[in-house]
Amino acid sequence: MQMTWRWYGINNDDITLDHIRQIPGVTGIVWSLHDKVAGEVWEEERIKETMDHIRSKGFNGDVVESVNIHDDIKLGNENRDKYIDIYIDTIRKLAKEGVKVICYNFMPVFDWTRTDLYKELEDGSNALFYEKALVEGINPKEIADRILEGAGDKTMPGWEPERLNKLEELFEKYKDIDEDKLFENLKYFLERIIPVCEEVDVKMAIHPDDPPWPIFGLPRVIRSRDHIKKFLGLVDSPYNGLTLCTGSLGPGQASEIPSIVREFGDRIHFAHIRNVRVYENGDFIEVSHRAQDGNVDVVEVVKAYHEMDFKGYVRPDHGRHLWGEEKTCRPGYGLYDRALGIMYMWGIWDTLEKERAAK
Ligand SMILES: [Mn+2]
Repeated sequence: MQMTWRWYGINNDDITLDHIRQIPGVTGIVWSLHDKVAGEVWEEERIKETMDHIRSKGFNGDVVESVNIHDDIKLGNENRDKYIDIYIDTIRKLAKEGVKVICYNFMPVFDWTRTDLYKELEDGSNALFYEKALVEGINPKEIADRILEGAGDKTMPGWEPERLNKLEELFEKYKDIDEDKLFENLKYFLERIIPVCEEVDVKMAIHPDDPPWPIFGLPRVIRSRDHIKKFLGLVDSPYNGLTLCTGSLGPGQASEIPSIVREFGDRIHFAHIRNVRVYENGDFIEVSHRAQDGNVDVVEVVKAYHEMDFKGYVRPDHGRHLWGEEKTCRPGYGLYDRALGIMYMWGIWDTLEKERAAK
């Protein structure tokens, strides 16, 4: 596995590449142009500037997370081809600078959703929390306000204020889009972009929906083993692949994740590994990577990747906020717990490597 770290860019992240260099075994930086809203053109100079900076510190910039999909593509309306053309233009420019994998998601309106960005755990740390009954009981605008307020002045991927200002309008547009229609629109998008990806050798890696169930009446199409199977069949190419996120799938089906990894391993280009503790009432909170701390058996997950000799990219996904860092870090993206998570994963991986060598 190639260990990576999600970094928010020059002047947009308190954690610098010099910090990240000190975490053992991290070879790649997962990046994006975070000021770009979905559907905007990415300029070659900006891409090059970021890649040059990443490479100057000894990392690769092989993975971009994310290039977001414009709502008109998800809606399948008359504007979609224009936005797909822009998306293809971005794929080509990224390929030219050496990018290998693009992570994206196909969630309508909302990206990942939580009700509390700083919920305290027993040990005094805090983490992203989801209260199921609350989401079922309040309107989408309140959730958006909560998240934007929690984020303060930081950019939050998937939660662009410009887009969320038009929430009512957006919901109106999605009112006739059900799961089948969303799958159809996804297929249309893939049929146009995957041939380009094959030509320029860039692998697409869709991220599962987070949480893995429909919210606010909006359909969600990447949320279980069966949905993943259907997705991969939409366009049967290795370039149409997955970002397998254990934290997103965890609240729905934590125990099935190792078998999902084994079943779809050859289509997983990017692995997000983290743990989540799921309560009986459906609430969940993000916890440390240690298997015992939550419902995702991270040991089994890493074992599944090791068995298949996984050569793709891995990142620790989210972490708790430790030792007061919630005052400065982006929610879920502190330095300490993600670094601890990496060392946990290396601990498992290196042990398995030694065992294999001794056989
Ligand atoms: Mn993830």
